[in-house]
Amino acid sequence: MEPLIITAALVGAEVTRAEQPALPLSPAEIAEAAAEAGQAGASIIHLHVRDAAGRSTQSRDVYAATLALLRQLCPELIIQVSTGGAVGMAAAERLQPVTLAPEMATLTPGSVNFGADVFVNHPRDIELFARTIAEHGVKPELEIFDTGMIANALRLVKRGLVTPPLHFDLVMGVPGGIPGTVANLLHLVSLLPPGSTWSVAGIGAAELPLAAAAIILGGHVRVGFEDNIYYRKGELASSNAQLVARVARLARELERPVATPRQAREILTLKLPGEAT
Ligand code: KMH
Ligand code: ZN
Repeated sequence: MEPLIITAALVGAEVTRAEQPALPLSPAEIAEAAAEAGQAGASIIHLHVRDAAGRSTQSRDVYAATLALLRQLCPELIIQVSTGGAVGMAAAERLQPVTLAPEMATLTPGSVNFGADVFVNHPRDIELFARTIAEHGVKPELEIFDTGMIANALRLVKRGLVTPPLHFDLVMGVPGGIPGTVANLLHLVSLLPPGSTWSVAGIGAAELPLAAAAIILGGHVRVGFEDNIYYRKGELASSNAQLVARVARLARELERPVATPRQAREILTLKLPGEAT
């Protein structure tokens, strides 16, 4: 089996310090948490940022400041910016970090109920996001919150808006989206076109069992405070790196090597360091 890519979703848009005291918020805290996650085995950082008051923002300036620190502290890691931002943000606001030409950016091909809110992705905006991501030479990660979004993604491919090989992140267990069960994971994976790569982001209590399933099935894994703040029931995780380290340990026990950032770039067909543009 190919090496396991671990993505660390360090902060997200919704979690607060009151809920998770170790949540990194400032650019410096995020960069430090990313470096620790990298040491523990992560090769991709799924990046959201916060303003000085800790509120979710898609500000180009805050992303630029954070990217600069990340490039200093852990230049080897793949940075994947969020275009999801927080529920209720406008498309133009959400797209800002893509203009910084990161290696990867998320692309959600559909709308989904999101707890008490709705994560809206109008077809017109999905097209705009796909075009902007392609124009900036960025690799999209297709965020799949429910079954129909895979069909929507394949329609984007047919229209030439997204180019294979596709990489999917199966976000499972959001209240309003597909429940985070292994049976549902097998179903989603069965719908992916040949040649695709995928990771799973299990929300809350679904994080650990789905990570274990993905390791066995040949997929990849996303963990971190964006998705789950607990190490086990009733016990908060002490850091994002603690969650990453457990997945790396599980993988090694199951004889699945953990990908280095270079191997992750090869698997995802990203440009390798030093490769001509
Ligand atoms: N915060 C969610 C509403 C992404 O990063 O692209 C959307 C999200 C997805 O987190
Ligand atoms: Zn996100």
